[in-house]
Amino acid sequence: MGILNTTPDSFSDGGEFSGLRAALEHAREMEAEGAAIIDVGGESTRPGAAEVEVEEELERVVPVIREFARARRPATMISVDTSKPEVAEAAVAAGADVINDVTGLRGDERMLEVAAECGAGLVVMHMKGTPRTMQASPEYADVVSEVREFFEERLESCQSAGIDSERICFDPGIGFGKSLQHNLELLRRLPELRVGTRPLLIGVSRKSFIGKLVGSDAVAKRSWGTVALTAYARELGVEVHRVHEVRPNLEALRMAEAISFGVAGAG
Ligand code: HH2
Repeated sequence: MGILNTTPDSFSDGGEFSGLRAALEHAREMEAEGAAIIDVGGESTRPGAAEVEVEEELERVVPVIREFARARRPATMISVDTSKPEVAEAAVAAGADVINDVTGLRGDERMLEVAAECGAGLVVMHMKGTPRTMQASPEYADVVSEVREFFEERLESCQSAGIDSERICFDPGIGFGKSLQHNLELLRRLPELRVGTRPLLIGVSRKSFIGKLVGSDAVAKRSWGTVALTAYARELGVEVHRVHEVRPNLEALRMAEAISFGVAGAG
């Protein structure tokens, strides 16, 4: 899953892709590099980020989704990174296949209804608190159990709302109300997070805990750490990897997959 932030203030690429042309070009570039899904977001969720009005978010994401939906390869999917039901609904009408909601469809009660009606795929992510508050000393008795219980509860709520579980993918929300230790514990115990046969998605790309581990605040210094974690998470079975840099992370996936599953026709 290649990240396309149409925001002026995202933590690693804010402003770079906020015009329609630049956004489309970047989407096509990630698709050409092998992204299976392009994740279009119009609101930054970095710690302390300002909230964006519905109209503004619609203007940022809908034209990009509409244009890219026309030009994409048939197999490429589009997801919309939003927690607003109005944006999700308009994005799906414009061609998005998946709603990626960092609030796990809890941010607005209408989201479950929209998700049930529109038939899109869903990414249900765990977050403790809100982007404004989430990094203020988050605490858990056991972060893995708490995230897993959250997934199970959301699965039930989705099913009660008439959503087929086959449409759902779960994401532990790395960096969303988690300390460095919490992030590492979640990564170490990824297989425990799996609910039934539902896929797992993970977003580690360029996140600040990588900076802490490599000893640098520079976002540009987080690429190799990201690639290492992508290979590691693939080895632990994670199916979807949300990344800024598609090619190196796809290569990491291919390496891990070659070891785990073998290579057809290899001598
Ligand atoms: N992380 C970010 C945004 N959306 N969605 C899912 N499912 N999982 C994630 O880990 C995730 C996400 C934050 O990263 P980014 O989009 O690069 O930054 P920003 O929120 O500042 O736009």
